[in-house]
Parts: sequence; C-alpha cells; structure tokens
Amino acid sequence: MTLYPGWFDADAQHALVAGLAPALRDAPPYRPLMPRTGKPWSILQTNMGPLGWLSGKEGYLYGSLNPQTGAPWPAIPEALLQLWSDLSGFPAPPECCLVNFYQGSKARMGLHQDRDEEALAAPVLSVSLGDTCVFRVGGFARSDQSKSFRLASGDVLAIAGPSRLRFHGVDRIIPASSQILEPLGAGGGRINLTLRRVTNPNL
Ligand code: MD3
Ligand code: FE
Repeated sequence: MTLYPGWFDADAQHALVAGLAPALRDAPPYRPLMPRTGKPWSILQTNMGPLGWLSGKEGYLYGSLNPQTGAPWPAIPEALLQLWSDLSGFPAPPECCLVNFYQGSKARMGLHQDRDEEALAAPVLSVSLGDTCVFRVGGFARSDQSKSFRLASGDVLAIAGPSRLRFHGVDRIIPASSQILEPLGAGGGRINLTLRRVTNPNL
C-alpha cells in the first residue's frame, strides 16, 4: 500500500469537486442496504464508469445500470482516468469509480475485504476529498492486528499486490476538517472515490 499525501493540491481538489457535480446530479448518492439484513448503511453511495458496485438485500454485485434511475452510470472524469494511468501500472482503464459519501457523526465503514472484482491483479486507487477520516488497515484475517491512520483531502492511497486483500475500514470522520466540498452544497462530510478494474482485460 502506498500513500501519496496531498497528491491533489487545493486547486486540483477544487477542480475534482467541480467535475463531480454533474455526475452527482445525474446519479444522486443513495443509501444502500446491507445484504441479508436489509439494514441501511451509514453512508451514501453512487458510481461512475461502465460498472457500478451495488449493495442490496440480495448481496453485492457490479451492474452497468443505476438501479435508482435505470440509466447507465455517468462517465469517470478525465482527471481520475489520468490518475489511474499515472499510478496504477495496470494496462487497462478502470471500470468502476465507487463514490462513498460520509456525512455526520455516525458515518463509518466496518472492517471488510474487497473481493467482488475478477481483476484482483489490478490495484485499487482511493482519492479522499473533504473531511479527514480515521482509516484502519489490518491483515488477511479479520482477527489480525490492525493500525489506523488519517486520510486527508487530496490524499491518494494505492493498494496493490497482496495488500489488495487486506481487511480495512473507516472508523470515523473528523467533522469540519475541510471546506473543499462546500461547492456541492451538501453540508460538509467526506467523499472517497475508489477506482477499480472489475473484469480481466483480454490484452
Ligand atoms: C485497503 N472504501 O469502498 S478506500 C470501499 O474510504 C472502501 O471509503 C474506503 O473500503 C473509503 O470498499 C476505503 C481505500 C481502500 C480501498 C480498498 C482497499 C483501501 C483498501 C483494499 C485493501 C486494502
Ligand atoms: Fe473496501
């Protein structure tokens, strides 16, 4: 795992936020449900790109249509495709940009593994925007020791190789630690963008 603190400077963060606004209008963030229990998540989600990651009572799946609108997901903004070619080292473009929207003191993400992708050889790139979070990374079993560190607005985390299957989560958000999301008019919070390759490319 490689952390690039401040990969995006304040100007680049503002440009990213402005670039997200049309996608968030087309595909407004919604509150997913947990598999089986149907319990609502504490965060909102939406997607950009050819495939969106979905959580519902039936389970997790990737789908090309937004279940909220029936339309394809908005395109992944150019600046994020550029980030992928700069940092991924992977020869095919990302197919999913999952947008996680953390708002309020209850927003968190429990310890989990990301293993719904066929292309586990591709890295995952994560961009943090808005309020700082306390992020947690563990080992390859849920009970392994874990460590926490902060992810601030503009930070990029690249997860590649075996670390792709590490347990990880978001403990909490540090309220009002950034003003960068203000143009979205959503009242602060944190947005995490994760770029993923889902299918194995035939190159
Ligand atoms: C470490 N999102 O959407 S992104 C997720 O901040 C997710 O919203 C978190 O975990 C967030 O699945 C963390 C960074 C990330 C993504 C995948 C990882 C870290 C990872 C996979 C393995 C280890
Ligand atoms: Fe994850």
